[in-house]
Amino acid sequence: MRILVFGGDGFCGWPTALHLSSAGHDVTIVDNLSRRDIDIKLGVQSLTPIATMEERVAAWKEVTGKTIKFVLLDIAREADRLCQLIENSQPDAVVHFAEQRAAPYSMRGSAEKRYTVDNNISGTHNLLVAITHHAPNTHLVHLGTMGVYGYSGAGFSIPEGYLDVEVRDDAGQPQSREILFPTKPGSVYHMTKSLDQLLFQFYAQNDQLKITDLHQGIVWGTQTDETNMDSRLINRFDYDGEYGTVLNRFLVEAAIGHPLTVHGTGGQTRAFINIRDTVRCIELAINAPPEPGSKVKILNQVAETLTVIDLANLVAGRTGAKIAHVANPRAEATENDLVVSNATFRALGLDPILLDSTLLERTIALSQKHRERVNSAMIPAQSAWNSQRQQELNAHDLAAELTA
Ligand code: NAD
Ligand code: USQ
Repeated sequence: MRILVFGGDGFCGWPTALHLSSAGHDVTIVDNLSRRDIDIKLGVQSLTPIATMEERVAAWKEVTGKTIKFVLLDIAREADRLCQLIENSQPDAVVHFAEQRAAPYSMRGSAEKRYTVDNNISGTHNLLVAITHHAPNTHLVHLGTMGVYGYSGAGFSIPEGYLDVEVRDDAGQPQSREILFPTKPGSVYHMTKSLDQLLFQFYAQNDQLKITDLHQGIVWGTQTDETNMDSRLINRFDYDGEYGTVLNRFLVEAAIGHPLTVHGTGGQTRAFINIRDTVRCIELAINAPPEPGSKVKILNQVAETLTVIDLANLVAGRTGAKIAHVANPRAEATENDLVVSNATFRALGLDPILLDSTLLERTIALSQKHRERVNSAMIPAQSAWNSQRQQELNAHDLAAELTA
């Protein structure tokens, strides 16, 4: 298949592009390299030394003989070029990772809130318009998030995207409807993914586009079989307070002897998936497109759910790291239950990697190998969700909490 990977320079996009190329697909990466620019602005770098995009694709060619093309393009701001690209390449599938994906960065201040909404909503809409007008048979596979659902268990497993409801009509008779699961985003970033869902619903219905939306949990780990093939293919690994996700942060914190930064009690339950399963799931989703004219296919891309404190105890148990309960900069439930259905991926053949695997050890070893690249001043999470959380953060002596 001819596949365009939008956001293919990023943490999920790069290993996915390699995996799809390795499977024999004709892959083109499209990226504006904004994630690298944000690192420069924040004064932080990936834990792992990532090569430039030119070096990456040259190394892939050298190691495997396979070609991955690269197009430098901003999908939010260069809509005409995007239309031309879609028209000229007539892809069988596009994978859409190209959004600002960090919740803390999206809550950092007014500029970051506006940037996240402008970038994510314009980018997604421009892509839908380009496909509609220039290659309407293309299958769009988008990376959504578990966070569109909110994280409350409500006593039942979170279904895959839709909820069956029954309402009484004006005559008092029961009427059944299938609706999008009501969204409850917990950050500006998560809100953009909720808005993306409505864009998808409209274009699937109005233009019969084939759309799959993958509601993914928090990704952990970093390397895949393909990124392991050469040091120039290494994947990015974020650990800082803005972009680092919780388990990867704990693994880096443990590697440098920093206490594990549990927000509040750590009773927050979240869904997790290993990066190796991310790339497998995307391949499975590409191979199982919805029929034209059917509703958006929504799949939950998760392996398991755990609480933050369970994760911290797991990492502390393996490494001897200390646990610090720090003030929570986020406005989120202190504790929640979360049960998620991942029935479709299981039916498609996914046997998910769970946390107690040897991959956890390998990620710890990778963190230790690159520990000299860590700037520990960038570890504390500092983007407060609202003024009350900001006051609570200000009232805490974070350094003292971390060394207590
Ligand atoms: P990332 O920031 O590492 O990668 C995103 C890539 O998109 C970057 O290379 C960036 O330069 C590019 N990009 C952003 N805006 C663009 C634009 N306007 N034009 C062109 N390129 C643009 O993020 P990631 O962790 O790889 O996440 C990829 C997708 O998966 C995101 O949409 C994210 O919401 C979703 N997701 C990620 C996780 C996770 O834990 N990392 C979990 C669930 C869902
Ligand atoms: N947390 C800590 N300590 C830390 C960092 C985080 O306790 O040092 C807590 C947070 O308060 C939160 C939980 O861990 O309760 C998860 O935070 P996270 O930063 O790992 O994940 P999140 O902000 O939800 O975002 C990440 C990705 C995002 C993706 C989402 C999937 O950045 O792109 O959409 O995971 S999900 O969480 O399932 O919505």
